Amino acid sequence: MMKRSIYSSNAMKPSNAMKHIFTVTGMSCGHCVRAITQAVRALDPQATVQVDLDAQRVEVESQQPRTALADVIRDEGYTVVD
Ligand SMILES: [Cu+2]
Repeated sequence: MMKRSIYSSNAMKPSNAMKHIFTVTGMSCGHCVRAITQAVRALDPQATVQVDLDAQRVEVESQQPRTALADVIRDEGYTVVD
């Protein structure tokens, strides 16, 4: 049986949204996925967030600057490696 470890949520995306890929450690379960998704959405309600737990990867499409996106992920207690 395949473990589902990729979660994504889509909102209406403005055409000038940029894709940012972060390597994030400390994520282990669906609660982490939800915490990160909600934190990013609080910053940008139109963001698209995709989390791959196995790859420790968070993909965000947003108009917000990369540093601001990394900050809200760190504020949830995760480590943004790059
Ligand atoms: Cu978790």
